[in-house]
Amino acid sequence: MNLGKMISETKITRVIVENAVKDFLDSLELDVAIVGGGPSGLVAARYLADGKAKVAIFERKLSVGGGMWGGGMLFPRIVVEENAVQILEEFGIKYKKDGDQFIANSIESVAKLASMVIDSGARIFNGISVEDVMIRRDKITGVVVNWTAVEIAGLHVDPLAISSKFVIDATGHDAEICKVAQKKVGKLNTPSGQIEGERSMWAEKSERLVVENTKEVYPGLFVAGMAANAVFAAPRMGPIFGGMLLSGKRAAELILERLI
Ligand code: 48F
Repeated sequence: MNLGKMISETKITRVIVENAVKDFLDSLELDVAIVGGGPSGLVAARYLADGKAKVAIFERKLSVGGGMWGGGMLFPRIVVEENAVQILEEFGIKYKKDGDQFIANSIESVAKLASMVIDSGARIFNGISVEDVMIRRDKITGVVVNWTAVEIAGLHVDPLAISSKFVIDATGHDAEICKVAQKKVGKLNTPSGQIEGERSMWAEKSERLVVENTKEVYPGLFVAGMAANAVFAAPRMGPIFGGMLLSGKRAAELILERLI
């Protein structure tokens, strides 16, 4: 009886570790390190990779998608305005018009965003948290990373570093990277020099402002998505996601102009 090739556990281990480490080593020097794989970070990654930038997302959780999975209060639908429909189409996300709004399935949306990011050549590292930034001559030059499991366990384990020409803070409401940068550099490029803090829900204003607020807040550090509104005292918006998508695209465009 031919049992075929024997499955070897150590071979499985070797191919997993060798291949994953190869990707990690190949990502030590990036054009762009994106912190956070929510909708804004995913969209930014795809357009940056399409523009030939070497880009990776570092996502704290096991899954990318951030606050998009749950739609509105776990009803798995998201709303976008007409100005972001083109992005849904560019990612192959189905939608339908309902009144003057456009609606899509939140689970399909995350799945297709993530799938297109991978196809574009951008890398996604999940289970990795960014805990600090690197700074040289008044410029952010990379991120300091550790396993999220180490963070959760509270283990005293030193982190590792990734260099990048640009960093995008796409960490959502907490604007974690801007917070850590502000602590280290003192002043960010905001009206008060500080993180201004998010305001209460106002979808219309927030949708518009999130694109305007997508910008460089310190040399080498861009902010996108809900983090941009948290940094610039703009309101939150709830489960309307066009602004998130447009913000990610804007961050990619601004950085691609600089990479030329
Ligand atoms: O929160 P999140 O989805 O950010 P976003 O792209 O989108 C915001 C919307 O989901 C929603 C909204 C829309 O109307 O208001 O809130 O701005 O995704 C942020 C991701 O960043 C990860 C976090 O786990 C989440 O998946 N993250 C946060 N801090 C870190 C991080 C960190 N220090 N290192 C790595 N990942």
